[in-house]
Amino acid sequence: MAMLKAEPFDLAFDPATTALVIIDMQRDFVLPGGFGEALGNDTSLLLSAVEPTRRVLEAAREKGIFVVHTREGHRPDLSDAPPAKLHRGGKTFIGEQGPMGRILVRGEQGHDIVNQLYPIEGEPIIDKPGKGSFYATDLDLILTQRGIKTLIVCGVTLEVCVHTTVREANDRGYESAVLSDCVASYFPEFQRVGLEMIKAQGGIFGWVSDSQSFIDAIS
Ligand code: TIU
Repeated sequence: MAMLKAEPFDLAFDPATTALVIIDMQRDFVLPGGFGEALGNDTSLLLSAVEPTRRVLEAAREKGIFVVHTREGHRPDLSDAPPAKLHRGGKTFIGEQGPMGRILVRGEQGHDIVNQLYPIEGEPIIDKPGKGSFYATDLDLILTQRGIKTLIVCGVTLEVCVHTTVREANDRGYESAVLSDCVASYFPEFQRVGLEMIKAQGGIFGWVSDSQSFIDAIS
């Protein structure tokens, strides 16, 4: 067993039953010209999470820890995008043409994962239509087949897809540790409060740690 320095208390984990889950590190969220910017956000705030996540990914690969990547997006015909998600205040963003292709549509440049964190062979990519990584995907099945019990979570945005995924994971019986410098929000106050929410009440739906603590724990 390894020990992860974390809040509200340290988390014992077995690297053999642990997965690194990297959520939605897609150009559409972290670079200008995609979904994040179309919604009025400053995408540069998300870039801070890329380099710490790259270091965590490198360490996890070295130690043979199972890695899973997720992408939020839709089929080109948008048949898996509910109208309630498509239309916001009379505007539509998903499926519209942007500088990186059609926004949040599978197969487009903007929908794909940034080069620094690009998946390699053996690392499943979960294409999800929603904010949660378990909803309408085979993530739970894949994790169960490998006997995974603990999730180390990185990605964007903290208060949307990371939170939804960690809450879903908690209900399914996984222990999740979110690495604070490997997640990011378009809203600095959400970054702070989003981390507080996870670890409050004795770790109500997870743990909070950081990239160096995870790297130290597996070294
Ligand atoms: N807009 C926003 O903060 N997030 C999303 O729409 N998706 C994810 O968090 N991936």
